[in-house]
Amino acid sequence: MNMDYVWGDVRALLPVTETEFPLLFSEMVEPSTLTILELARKELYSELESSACADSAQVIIDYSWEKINTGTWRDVEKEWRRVYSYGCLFKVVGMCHGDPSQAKLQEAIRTCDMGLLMGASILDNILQRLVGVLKNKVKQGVLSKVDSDQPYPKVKKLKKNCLPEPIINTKLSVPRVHRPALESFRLGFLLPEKPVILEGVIDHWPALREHHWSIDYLRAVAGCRTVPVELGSRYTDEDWSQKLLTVNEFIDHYIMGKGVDGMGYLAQHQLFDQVPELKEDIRIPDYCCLGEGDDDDIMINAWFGPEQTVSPLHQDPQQNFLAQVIGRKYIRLYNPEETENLYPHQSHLLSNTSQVDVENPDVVQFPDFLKASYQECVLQPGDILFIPKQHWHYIRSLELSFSVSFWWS
Ligand SMILES: O=C(O)CCC(=O)C(=O)O
Repeated sequence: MNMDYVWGDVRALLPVTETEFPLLFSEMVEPSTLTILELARKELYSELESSACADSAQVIIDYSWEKINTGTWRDVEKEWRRVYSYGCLFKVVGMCHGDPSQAKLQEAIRTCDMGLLMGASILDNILQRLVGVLKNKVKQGVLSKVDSDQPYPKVKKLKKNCLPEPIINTKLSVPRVHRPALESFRLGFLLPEKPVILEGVIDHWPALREHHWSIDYLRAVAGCRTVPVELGSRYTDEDWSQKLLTVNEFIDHYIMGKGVDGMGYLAQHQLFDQVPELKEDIRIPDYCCLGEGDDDDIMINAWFGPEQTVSPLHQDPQQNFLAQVIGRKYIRLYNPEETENLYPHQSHLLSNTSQVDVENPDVVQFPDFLKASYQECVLQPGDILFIPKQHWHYIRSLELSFSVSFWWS
């Protein structure tokens, strides 16, 4: 591989001259920080010093990292997230100068991802465009041949302490409708806020057809990307935590089960903003047009994990279409009117989450839970479940699973 080509392609994404490279921040960013940013920019445009900008970049990254990790995330100033992104950009450009090794290229992609996950968009989303260039320079592992009947041959099987397959009570099951017209969905389910499974709506998604989301495909498209993974059985547990891993590491350890006992879940992550190739494999359901916002207001999340991931009973403020691409999930739904019987946590942070373990309730501590009426279903690949806003939902994957949720209003 001609590595000058890496540098040439990276350089081509930057403004042509130093004077065309903007560094505009509000007064919140002190002059000393601005001085280092300007130094990094100068080094970047100096033929002899462009690799040195990685060192100045590290100072910027370390300093802004402190700022964005102080206090709660929602209160973090966007300006500091922008500074962090510039730090990542300078570091990546510095690393790509000369003859970067494969390890350096991987590190550069990881740095871009850190900027994308923790920073804010800069220079017309340059970090995303840089990943697009760098990904093509990284040698992918040789893909094993996929047997079309068995695309997940070696996935981890949990034997111990597994909950059994649920037996769905047909009287309680969520109704199924095949591709209803917009108006009948609106009148029959959206307005009365009734859950329903929509069949035949996502059959045309490339994710279910020509780009079938096998493990090998996900590795090829997103394997080198860094994503947040939830560690622990459920987010309400004391020992629950989050870790940044590449998709390949996540698959190796938590899907294939190499050397790790615990549970890992790539949950509620806006993977499709991070990996546009995957976004091309899905479509926003037409029914979202019945909402008030436009497509950009819809929050799309990925939920990828092994069998037995559990999302504890909780409610969300927006309408949800939960589309099932791979594997099956057991789902319980409770109307918001049942809230009192569901014992939400007292703390503000978890007040949208029930204290009850749905499939193994402590009826001494939570006696009224048994009074709450519910609906249930097993969501199959190709199904979309409409979860009306504020409806409580509990979800357990029955096998390796990939779902996509669309939150809309
Ligand atoms: O699939 C899951 O585990 C949880 C999905 C969920 O809670 C949601 O889409 O709001």
